[in-house]
This record gives sequence, C-alpha cells and structure tokens, in this order.
Amino acid sequence: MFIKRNRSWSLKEHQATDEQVYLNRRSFLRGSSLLIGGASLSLAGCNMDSAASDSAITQSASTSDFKDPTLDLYPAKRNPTYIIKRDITPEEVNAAYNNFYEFGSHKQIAKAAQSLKTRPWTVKIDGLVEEEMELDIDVLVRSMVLEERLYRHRCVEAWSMTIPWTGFAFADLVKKAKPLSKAKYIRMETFHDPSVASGQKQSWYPWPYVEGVSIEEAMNELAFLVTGAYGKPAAKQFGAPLRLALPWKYGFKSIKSITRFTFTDKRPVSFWEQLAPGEYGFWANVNPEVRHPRWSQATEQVLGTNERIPTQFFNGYGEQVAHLYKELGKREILYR
Ligand SMILES: Nc1nc2c(c(=O)[nH]1)N[C@H]1C(S)=C(S)[C@@H](COP(=O)(O)O)O[C@H]1N2
Ligand SMILES: [Mo]
Repeated sequence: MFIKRNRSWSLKEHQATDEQVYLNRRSFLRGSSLLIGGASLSLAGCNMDSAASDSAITQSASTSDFKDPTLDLYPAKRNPTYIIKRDITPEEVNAAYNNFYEFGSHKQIAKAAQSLKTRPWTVKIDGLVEEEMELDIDVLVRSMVLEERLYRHRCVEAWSMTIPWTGFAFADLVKKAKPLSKAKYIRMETFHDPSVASGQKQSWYPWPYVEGVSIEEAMNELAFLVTGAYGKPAAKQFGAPLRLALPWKYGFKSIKSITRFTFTDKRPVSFWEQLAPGEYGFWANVNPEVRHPRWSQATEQVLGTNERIPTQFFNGYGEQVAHLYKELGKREILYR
C-alpha cells in the first residue's frame, strides 16, 4: 500500500479549519476530526504532475490475467455525433489519476483497484418498476448496442480530461426497466465489500457510494452507461464493469462500478451530499460562475497538458441539456 499525501495539505489554514468545523458539527467521527478533515480535503487537492509518472500503476492498469467475456465487442463503432475538438487524454495519464474512494482518498488508486472482482457481477433494477430484475452484467451488456463517444470529463476539483468511452445510452436501460409513472428519480449504488475495497473500512464515509439522477436526465441523449474506454473493456480504476458518464455534470455524479438502479419518487441523497451538502448538491451541473465554497470553478487544468482553460457552462453541453434546468436559478443549477 502506498499512501501519498498530496498537496492538499498545503491548503491555506482557514480552509482546513472550515472543513473541520463543518465535520465536527455533523459529528461524523468520534475522535479523529483531523483524519476526516484530511480525507475530505484531499478532494480539494490535485496532485497533477506526479500522477502520470508512476509507471508501476500505469502498468497494472493494462496488465491483467483476467479475460473479459465481452472482449469481442471492442472496439465499438465511434458515434460521430459525440466528438470534441480537444486531444484525447493519454490513456496512461487517465489510468493513473483517478477518484475512486473505495480504494483510497487520493488519486493513485489504480493498483489497489485491481483487486476488485468484476465477474460474476449482477446489476439489480428495483423500486418503482413494472418488474424488478437482476441481470448478469454480460447478459445486460450483450442486450445493448455499444458505441464509442468522446466526452469531456470535468471534476469539481477543477481538472478535466477527454475520454473515449464505450457504452450504451442510459435511456435504453430505463426502457428495459419499465418504470412506473410515479418514478421520478433513479438512485444508483456501487458495490460494498470492505474486504476488497479497503477505503470502505473507513467508517466515517457513508458507504456504499450512491448517486442519483432525475428520469429526464437519465433519458437525455448524453447520459451514457460506460462499459469500456480506449477501445477495450474499462480498466477497474475507471469503474468496471459499469459506470456512468454525465459529461455536463461534475465528475462525482458519474458513479463507478454500479450494482443497483432503484427507481424512486424521492430525490436520492448522494454520497458526497451526505458528507457535505453545502459543497456537493444534487444537480451539480458544471457552472464556471458558481464557486465551490472552497475554490473557483472558472477554469480547469487539462490533465496531460500544461494548459489551464476556461470552463464552459454545462461543460460545453448546454445545447443538449440546458432545457432540463429552465426552472432552476443559477446557484441552484450547481447545488440544489
Ligand atoms: N463509486 C465511486 N464512483 C465515483 C467516485 C468514487 O469515489 N467512487 N468518484 C467520483 C469522482 S469525484 C470523479 S471526478 C469520477 C472520477 O472518474 P475517473 O477516475 O474515471 O476520472 O468518478 C466519480 N465516481
Ligand atoms: Mo471529482
């Protein structure tokens, strides 16, 4: 196990104090508020330049004796509607710089994530649906048409990448689920297995990781369920065997290694929203004009380059999604 403390520790004192005050109030932890503050604070920091240079981690991303049963479906045909005028982030940069708190609250989780067993893997669909189901991942994936899309990916920590995802439209899963008309939201859940994911032994986090979307959002053409990246089945650190990509929202909405979709009439409270509701709201649409309480969202560091560029509304996807949020105010677009 390597524990790298990143430069979030050089955050200004008042920022650190704010975090601790907040966490004490919520009393997530008996005893070690410093630790919680640290775990949560590390979301603020970006350890950009050391990420790509850890060759051991990069290698473990691509070498594995496991043969994915869906290998023959790759590479899938690229959908020309979703291309972007930006260089694709090199795979080795992406594969060595990830947020996946189940495997550690820092970016170099690739190696630890290799212990996740992605087969057998069952996806449960339950709640307000005509009929609840449990689907084997390979049956599910083979029932869908896979395609490749180039998507931007923007973390609330103000870094971004461009990724060739492979997957299928979330709308197709919703159609398969046949939701009842009362269903308004979909709550998604990641696996929970502390014996494999040591981060889940950290009891101050509200495991399992949970995210939610409205059904309209899930039906939007951009909402994409990812099974692969870079022309092959997704590496474990990317959230194999099934993760979400919502390119107009901050990255934390794009939940990894999903095991369950629950259709509900109640708005789900996400993992990060439970921890810090003032910082991570339900809608979480990319918005350069609304600061995260602890840092600006105006610009973003493009990983794998030295560029820092202006952030776009809805991460550049306003044309496809802005109509979903007409009722919301500017601040609410981000937080509530
Ligand atoms: N289960 C789970 N999903 C998760 C996370 C996580 O910690 N656990 N981190 C989120 C965050 S904060 C981001 S930015 C993206 C990171 O995806 P990437 O590592 O593929 O860039 O995954 C999101 N999905
Ligand atoms: Mo993130």
